[in-house]
Amino acid sequence: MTRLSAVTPSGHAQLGNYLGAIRRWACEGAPDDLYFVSDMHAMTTAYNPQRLRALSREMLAILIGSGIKPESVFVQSDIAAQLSTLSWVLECTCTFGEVARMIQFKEKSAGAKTVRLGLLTYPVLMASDILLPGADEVPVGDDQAQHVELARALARRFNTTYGEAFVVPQAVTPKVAARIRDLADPDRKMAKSTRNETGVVFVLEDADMIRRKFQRAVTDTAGRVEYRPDEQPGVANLLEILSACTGQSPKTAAEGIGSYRELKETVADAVIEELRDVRKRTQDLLADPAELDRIRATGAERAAQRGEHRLSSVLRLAGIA
Ligand code: AQP
Repeated sequence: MTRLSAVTPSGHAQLGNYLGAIRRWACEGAPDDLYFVSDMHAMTTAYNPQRLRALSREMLAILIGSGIKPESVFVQSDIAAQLSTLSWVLECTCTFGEVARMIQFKEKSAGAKTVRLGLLTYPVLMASDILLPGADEVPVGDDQAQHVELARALARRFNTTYGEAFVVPQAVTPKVAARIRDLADPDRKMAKSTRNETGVVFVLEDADMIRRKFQRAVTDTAGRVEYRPDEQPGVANLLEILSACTGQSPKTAAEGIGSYRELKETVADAVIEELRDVRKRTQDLLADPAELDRIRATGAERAAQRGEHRLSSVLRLAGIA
């Protein structure tokens, strides 16, 4: 069984990416699973090419530094030729109406002066990511479930129209994934591309900066360290982060903490401890470009091999090879 997940290098990896996804991939990953840096997905809105290249490399190092097996990891653009070829076949299997009704497309294009065509067609590229290696399961949040549904529809349609080529994937909802919120604005989720970085903790940030960000975290005036997400979202977020680091429930994590100051210090300590080895291993890898290049090339080769046979069958069935 193959599970497939990705992280987009749209910014530096943040604590939510790590606790909600990357750490889980490292702990629960099976040998056939695939985890990739979706750098081609970061091109659907304005971006800087040099920055994207650097962020992709950093993200790859973070995935491996977090403990994911190097052989399960690759960078999407390293198999761009295969993916783009398959995407064209799938675009010709998909209808305009199907992509135009994607909620993410509607949200991201609303009010924009210009909209890149890639923003519209990116769910088809995502379908290629999933269908090329024959992923059986794709763990996704609600915001991506519609895209996996499209991949399923395209797989079924191709299989019945041209011949059996694709595994029809399942979307799976990850078990109680931590949803980490912005420390400065607990009403929104922590995100790597948030402009105001005071509420975003980055995986590679140094301990002093992490501590400072927690010290400034927004709480409330209730003055009680209790887990009440609706009434005290800022405090609840801190308790959820603490809980994700210690393995206790947020309620239990609150016990014995007398003040917001103490809570912030305790969470900062736990996060710094949680990220210490990840940071060290990632920085070691970034300091050894030859080793990172070697790992990247091996991952790319494996990913390309996984898709080779399927892509040949698809092209043959579609009448173009
Ligand atoms: N705040 C979060 N809490 C828990 N999980 C999170 N993830 C993202 N933010 C949080 C999970 O991280 C994985 C990779 O995310 P992604 O790069 O594919 O896309 P994203 O969800 O759009 O990530 P960001 O950080 O919010 O990026 P931007 O700012 O570019 O939109 C996913 O499994 C995601 O659920």
